[in-house]
Amino acid sequence: MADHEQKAVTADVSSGDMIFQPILEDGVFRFDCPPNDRDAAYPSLSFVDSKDRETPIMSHKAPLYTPSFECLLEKQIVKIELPSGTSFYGTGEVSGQLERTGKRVFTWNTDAWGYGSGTTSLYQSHPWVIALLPNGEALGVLADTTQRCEVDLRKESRIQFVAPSSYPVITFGPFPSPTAVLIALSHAIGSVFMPPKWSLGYQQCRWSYDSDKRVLEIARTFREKGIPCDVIWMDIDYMDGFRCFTFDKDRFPNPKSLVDDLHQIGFKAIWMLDPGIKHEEGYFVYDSGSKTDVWTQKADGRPFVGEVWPGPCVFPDFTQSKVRSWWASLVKDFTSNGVDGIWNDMNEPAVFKSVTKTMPESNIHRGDDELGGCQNHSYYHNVYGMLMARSTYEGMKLANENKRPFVLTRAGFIGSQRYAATWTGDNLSNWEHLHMSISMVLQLGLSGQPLSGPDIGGFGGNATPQLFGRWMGISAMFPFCRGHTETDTFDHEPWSFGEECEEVCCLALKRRYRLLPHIYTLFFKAHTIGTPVAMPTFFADPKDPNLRKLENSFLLGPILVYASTMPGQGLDKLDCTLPKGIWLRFDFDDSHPDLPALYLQGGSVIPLGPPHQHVGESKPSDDLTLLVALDEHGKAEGFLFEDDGDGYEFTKGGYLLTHYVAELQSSVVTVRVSKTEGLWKRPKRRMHVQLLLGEGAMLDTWGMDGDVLQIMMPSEQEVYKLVSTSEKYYKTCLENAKRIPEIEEVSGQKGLQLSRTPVELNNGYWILKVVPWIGGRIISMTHLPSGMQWLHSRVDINGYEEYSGTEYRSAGCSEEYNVIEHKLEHAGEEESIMLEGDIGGGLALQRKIYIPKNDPKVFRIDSSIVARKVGAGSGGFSRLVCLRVHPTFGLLHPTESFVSFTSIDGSKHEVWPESGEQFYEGNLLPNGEWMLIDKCLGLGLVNRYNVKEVFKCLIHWGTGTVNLELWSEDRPVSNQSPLRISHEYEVIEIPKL
Ligand code: MIG
Repeated sequence: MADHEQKAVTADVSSGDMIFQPILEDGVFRFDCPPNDRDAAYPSLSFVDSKDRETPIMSHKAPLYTPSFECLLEKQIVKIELPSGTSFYGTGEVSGQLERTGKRVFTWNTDAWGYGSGTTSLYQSHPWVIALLPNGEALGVLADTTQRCEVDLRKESRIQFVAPSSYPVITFGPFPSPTAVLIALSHAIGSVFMPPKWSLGYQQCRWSYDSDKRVLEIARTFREKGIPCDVIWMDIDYMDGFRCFTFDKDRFPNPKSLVDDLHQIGFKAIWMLDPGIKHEEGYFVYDSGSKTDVWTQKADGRPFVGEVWPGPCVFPDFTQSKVRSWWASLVKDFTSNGVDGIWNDMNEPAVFKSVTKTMPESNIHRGDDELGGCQNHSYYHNVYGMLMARSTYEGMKLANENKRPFVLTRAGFIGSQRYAATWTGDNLSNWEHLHMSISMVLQLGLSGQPLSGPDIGGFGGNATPQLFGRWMGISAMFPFCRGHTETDTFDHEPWSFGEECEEVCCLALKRRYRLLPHIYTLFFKAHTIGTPVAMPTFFADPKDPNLRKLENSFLLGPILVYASTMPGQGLDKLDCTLPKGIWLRFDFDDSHPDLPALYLQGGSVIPLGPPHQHVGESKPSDDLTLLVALDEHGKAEGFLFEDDGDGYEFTKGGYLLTHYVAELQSSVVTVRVSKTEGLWKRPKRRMHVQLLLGEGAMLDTWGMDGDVLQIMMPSEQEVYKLVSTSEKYYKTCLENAKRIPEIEEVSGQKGLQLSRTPVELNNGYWILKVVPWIGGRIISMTHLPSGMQWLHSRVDINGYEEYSGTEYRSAGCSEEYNVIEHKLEHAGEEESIMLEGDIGGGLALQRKIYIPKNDPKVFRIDSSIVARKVGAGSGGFSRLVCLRVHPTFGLLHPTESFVSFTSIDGSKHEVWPESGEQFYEGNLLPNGEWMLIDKCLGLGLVNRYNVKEVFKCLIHWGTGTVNLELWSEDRPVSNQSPLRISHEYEVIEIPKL
């Protein structure tokens, strides 16, 4: 073996450089802490074959960057220092900015309804970072642990991982490009499963189309309106009382015949299966599972029972092959109802009515030896969803090995792309989430999962017409393209937002269908080679530092998609930053201010199909279009992959892969087939070549596919004329397009107002978002130095609320507040906002939120209930009121969080989540200060107040949340005697012990 073995020092080593071993292929290294940790590490669940991680290869290369480690209190801390100017990406499904420097995330799969830009744990775990070095080379780093892992990118050019000892770190590269890193990663963790072609079409979902009649009505409307669509989804309400593998007898009496009807009109049907199985004797799934002994156990060895949709539930232990086979055979039988695909939801696993939102970490999984054997839940938590998806995939394959399974999973782990597609979970219908959805899809792609997309239109709340249309325009260019919305929202189909929006949706989806041959070819490559499908713009020029933070554009292969995610800002008002080189704009005669602009990179040829209504309509003999953009040498090339669109004939040669090339020689562009692969014969079909000249101008020619086609290049002057005519035409189209009307401001419909933009206070320490128009609430509190979002909510519930009475949600909580004053920070001033809401009976709730200039670490809230027009008849006194401050903080580590304070009488208290709800008053009232502590983070959120104003404190632990409430006394107010509470928040560090 190589000389690095000498580095292994003495046994009590607890810090130093990690030792390496080359694995897999040149440039890939495994690092461990010396000396024994290499043998002590658990098997890999991310690798396709754990043995690849254990088996050293012969290689003369030595790593360029060696991580250092430190072992402290059973935690292994790993650091990698990189040259300054390095940009970070990856970390999987994480919200917020594309470039990750400044971020800290924790891998812990969490049901994160309505997450925000700073939420640190979402539904999936990818302890994986891509470092893009200043010279454009890239290094991939994987902390190969299933356990909770802190990925800390807060310090410039430094990656730090912290997770329980001990785990190996795998580095890939530096390789010449980020694509090369992704290809190498796919050799370790596998590539994406080959999706059936129909699954790349548009998909329509909602929670829930809750009867077979409604499902058919929706599907038929797509056909009547000529809006392309391939799939319709059945959310939980199709089941009989949320029992998996059953159908509601009244609303879905005959699923098979429903699916037959759907298939008739070219629709596929996807059905949901959750992991929570109703704990109910006589229910066949429960009975057979109990007989086979499949349930995840509590520490005492009895089945764990937790509450989910059906009520009390048990959870299959997918870590055992016996259990996966049991589940797979249920899936197989279920599939005989005409199931085309399966949707695995809630598989973090989500558990209701528990502060951790999941099962206890002390639960027991009797896992297979290859996965790590019998372990408690904390070891398997992050892979539970992936193993469920795997078993569902295997069940679909069992049902018909000649069909490609299609599974969509919410929870996942690095490697889950082998079994399932994914979506970005429960987002919100607002512009911020539209914007974030681009980066989230790209980061999943940079983390091994190319097949993802957001809920188009946003899940929580109601979209507005413009938001919906814009979202569809962008998402039509995403790998996975599905519209979805929560229960109790308005209709969110493409036709639900007026005719202008419908028109934009229709154009967007027609574009997608014309591009499907290209998208399908990208997936064939992703599956066979491991190349990405949707990529950040910097992939076009990894050396260019100006591209590294672009969040409004992305690449779909060689197509650059450029979009606006700002309300009111259409394409017409957007300045596109293009990478260096040749980028030629094109459209399908469909340019619209609410749709993204499309550019093709010089040097590329992409295939286009006819604008079908659904994938099943396409035939090999369809006309083929090639879109061509020459590079500076007058050359271009590209591929088209064709096969049955389903099944596995393609693995036995049953396909046609064509390599097209175009070349300019003495004023003639020749387009021809340069190479083919596969056993399929070239279909007899017409071929249309469109040579792009820029600004949408193009030269056309027609011929037969397989023949050599030629286009005469006109004179430079003529080209110039064509281009400028086309540019003018484009501008007129944008000007004359029927814009989607913006009706964000419609009053009386609270739903519509969800997409309005909150007011932001930001002083570099705190970012607060305030929603004046619904209760003047604070919907997010982000503390920048710790990277923590202490509070985050949607605009109409939770967050920081105040009431005028003791009862929950009394007046004050959701009225429209007026902004009386809003000061932005400048020259020595503080940032502040002053709000006032009418709470009836002549009273107003007034709130000033501010960040003092001289003490930027704290922010203060002065609230009062004031008498405005209290009638003389009442002697100038109002009704009885109580100012109740009700903030709902999110708990990142619910089992390691508690509230700490000293009471007025000097007694010290630590209040933990088990205590449910607790009041403190009189001598037990916290003495002007109490604190929410996260032991794991080593941080405390201090809340200080004036004891003279506060009469009661209330702690209420919820599901993943805690309320720390302040109550004033209960009394009438007059002009002279308002009720007041002034308090402040500050984050402090506490020793991590
Ligand atoms: O607790 O099945 O993210 O897409 O519509 C909510 C109902 C359960 C969460 C999923 C969402 C789905 C919803 N589910």
